[in-house]
Amino acid sequence: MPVDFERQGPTGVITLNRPEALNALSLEMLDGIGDALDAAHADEAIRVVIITGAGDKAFCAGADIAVMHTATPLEARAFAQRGHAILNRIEAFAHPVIAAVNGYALGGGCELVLACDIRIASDRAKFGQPEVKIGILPGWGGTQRLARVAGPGFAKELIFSGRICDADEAAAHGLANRVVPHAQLLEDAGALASQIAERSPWAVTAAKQMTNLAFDGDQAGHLARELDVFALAFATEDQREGMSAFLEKRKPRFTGR
Ligand code: CO8
Repeated sequence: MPVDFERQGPTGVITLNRPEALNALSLEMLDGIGDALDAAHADEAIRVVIITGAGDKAFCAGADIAVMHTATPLEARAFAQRGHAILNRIEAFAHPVIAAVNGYALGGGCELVLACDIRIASDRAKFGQPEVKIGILPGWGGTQRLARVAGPGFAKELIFSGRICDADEAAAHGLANRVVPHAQLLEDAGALASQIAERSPWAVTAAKQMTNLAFDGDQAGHLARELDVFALAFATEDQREGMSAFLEKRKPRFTGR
């Protein structure tokens, strides 16, 4: 299978598994990510998802150039739309999605990373939007998400030049939350996932939905909505349990209700 999925405790781990092509995304792989998200959604024990790449070299070297090179504009649009749908789904996914970036994250691979909520980079990770080198531009959301995550100046530099940057430079611009030794990448991502999984699932999902709105412009409207969602938290069992556990000096037992 070009995309593997397994549950490790409360974490669903999606592994792009086509290392011979640096995990470049074919249509089959996009479908595989969609199937893995379906499986993660259906499993009530899963509270967090990690996406990583198989092999030592690449997280994902982008969309499959062999698939695209003879495409007509309509075919290219359809392929781009398939990618948009998957990346939008990751962004809107109820549970947090962590990218564990183990190597090259280029083009569509960098765009996949950008759709995740949290990005942890191995010290071997490399990021870039090299599309202009092959006569196209980012087509899976990179023109928008890279500018939002890393700021327009750095985004334009990477997109216009096609330059590849290392993990430290990516982290300095917010494109990676932090850089960890390669051998510790999955352990570090797993530890963060476990920490998130201990929190109230209701509160984490609501917090993700609200934080995603921060990039939407209408701050007054979203602050008003935050008031509503905050108040709604007080209708949940998780709020009662979390606060009772704090006052009783014990660990909370959250149910997501
Ligand atoms: N697509 C298909 N195959 C790939 C890709 C790719 N994106 N990247 C690497 N491969 C394949 C190579 O062809 C090679 O295959 P083979 O062994 O059969 O020759 C194998 O992976 C190993 O690659 P290299 O030999 O090139 O490895 P190097 O270590 O020499 O170089 C690089 C590594 C620098 C990562 C290099 O492989 C590279 O530049 N890859 C292309 C990166 C790129 O341009 N990515 C952007 C693609 S465009 C895109 O993602 C747009 C997204 C929006 C799409 C919208 C749909 C229309």
